[in-house]
Amino acid sequence: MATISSVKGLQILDSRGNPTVCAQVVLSDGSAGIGISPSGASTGAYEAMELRDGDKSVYGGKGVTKAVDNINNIIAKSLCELVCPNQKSVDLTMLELDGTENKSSLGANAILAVSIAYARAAAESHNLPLYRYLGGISGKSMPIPMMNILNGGAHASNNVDIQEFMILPKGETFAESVRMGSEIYHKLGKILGDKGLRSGVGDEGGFAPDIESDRDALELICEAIVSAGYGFNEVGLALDVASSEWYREGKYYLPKRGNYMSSDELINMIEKLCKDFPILSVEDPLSEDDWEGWCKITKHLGKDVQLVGDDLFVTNTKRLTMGIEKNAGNAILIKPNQIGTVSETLEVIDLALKNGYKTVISHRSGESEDTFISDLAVAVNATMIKSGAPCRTDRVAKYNRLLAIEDAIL
Ligand code: 2PG
Ligand code: MG
Repeated sequence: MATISSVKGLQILDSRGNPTVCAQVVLSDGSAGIGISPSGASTGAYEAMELRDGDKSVYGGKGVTKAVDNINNIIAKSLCELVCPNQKSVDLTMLELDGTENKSSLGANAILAVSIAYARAAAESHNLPLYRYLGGISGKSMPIPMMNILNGGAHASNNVDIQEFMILPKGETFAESVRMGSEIYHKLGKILGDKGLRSGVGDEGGFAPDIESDRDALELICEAIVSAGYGFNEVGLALDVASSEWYREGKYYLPKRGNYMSSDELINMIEKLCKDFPILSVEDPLSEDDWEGWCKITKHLGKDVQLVGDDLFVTNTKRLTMGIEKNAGNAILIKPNQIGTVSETLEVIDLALKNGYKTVISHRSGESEDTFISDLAVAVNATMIKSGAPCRTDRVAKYNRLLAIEDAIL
């Protein structure tokens, strides 16, 4: 196995124009790989920590030069000393160097960028595509795209409190699903324009109109699906409520509408939406600290609706184990930067699958041209991938990479 010749970090920009970490790993046989860390806006309290410089006079405090320095001055040396490196030993070495529970010493943004860069370099060294290196011969099924075509919450400056309104186009192939999603997206744009509601797009490429209610958003999307010529047996709906953002002292405060709800009232609201609309999946219906609410909603809706823990599980085996024990949720959102290494990401996916939880691989609202999650989705036979609207290169790059993978493996 090739050893590691160099590891280098660089500060670059993400899709919101904020600094993020890019790492490059070069191996002794000349193989090389790059990894770029994404960044969230509605981050969970239990996520691994992103290291930011905090100097308000530079990039508003969001610089990542300390994380980059940690790669160049600390991580590089130890990784280059590894006698027989592999993904596990590379990731473990960084965990040991960091020494904290939440990766706050070196920064999860530094560690993940290197972990991904090493995976790419090792794949090249083995002469394998990344999905094959990550998944071996068993990684072979294409995920269903979960496209966020109407943005609200922390991702848009409109008056919509629910963060993401998504469509799930279920074509015969991934390429067909992408076509269906794109057609519906454009129909929605036209419908919004005709109603005088045309707006710019949010952080994930979905439209961000000011509308009266969440129900209106769902009705507009249903109209777009029908007007694109599809039925609800072919295209389902999904929500990311992102309700941890609303949670204050045991109650839910909807900031844009200005009203409070109890956990039970929120559960009732979601149940009603699922009854009235073809909603197949709801992410973070309750907050990361409302385990009781999570258990209740899983009991009520879990048989019929996919209930996805994002802030609840934060791609973390300890949090997912708590969920499994309590019977909270039935699916997990997988965001590699919530945990910080490729190995730990694969471990939590394994735990999910062994316990009957579905896996949804996900981008962050702050993204880049890095398409690691596309390869990951195929490698682990993920049920779905969520990468925003079929709009904006940072989102489309993931779908385009999956189109290329499908073309290669079909
Ligand atoms: C989410 C994500 C991605 P963010 O909540 O699921 O859509 O948003 O990256 O802002 O946490
Ligand atoms: Mg979420």
